[in-house]
Amino acid sequence: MTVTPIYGYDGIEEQSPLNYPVPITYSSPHPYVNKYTYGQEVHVPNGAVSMLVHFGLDTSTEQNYDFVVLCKDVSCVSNWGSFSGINFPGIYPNAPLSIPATSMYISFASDGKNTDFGFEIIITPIYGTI
Ligand SMILES: [Ca+2]
Repeated sequence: MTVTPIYGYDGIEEQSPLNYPVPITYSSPHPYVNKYTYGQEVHVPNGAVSMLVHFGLDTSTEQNYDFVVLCKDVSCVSNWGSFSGINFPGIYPNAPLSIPATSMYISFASDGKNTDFGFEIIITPIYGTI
């Protein structure tokens, strides 16, 4: 699976002086287009030990065709979850997703027809011990 990194960065990524958990956000275009590919590496600030992930309430992709995959690394050989439709972590009735890692790779790809609003992902770094 090849994913081309595109202009996915539209959020903030910084560490506050007090290790306050400043959320990191990324979004697809709204709406996304057909045959769109997106890739974004995520690294939480030093001192964080895990990530809490939820998606913006407007998030919507074509069910079973246009997937957001939370890959463990850029190879995307394994992942923390694969999502489409409105079935995303943090959108009712789904709980936010706790990921016991300090980095991951967000992959999104649309097929050749039918698009939707797209996604916004909010990643909250968690500080402390696992
Ligand atoms: Ca589609």
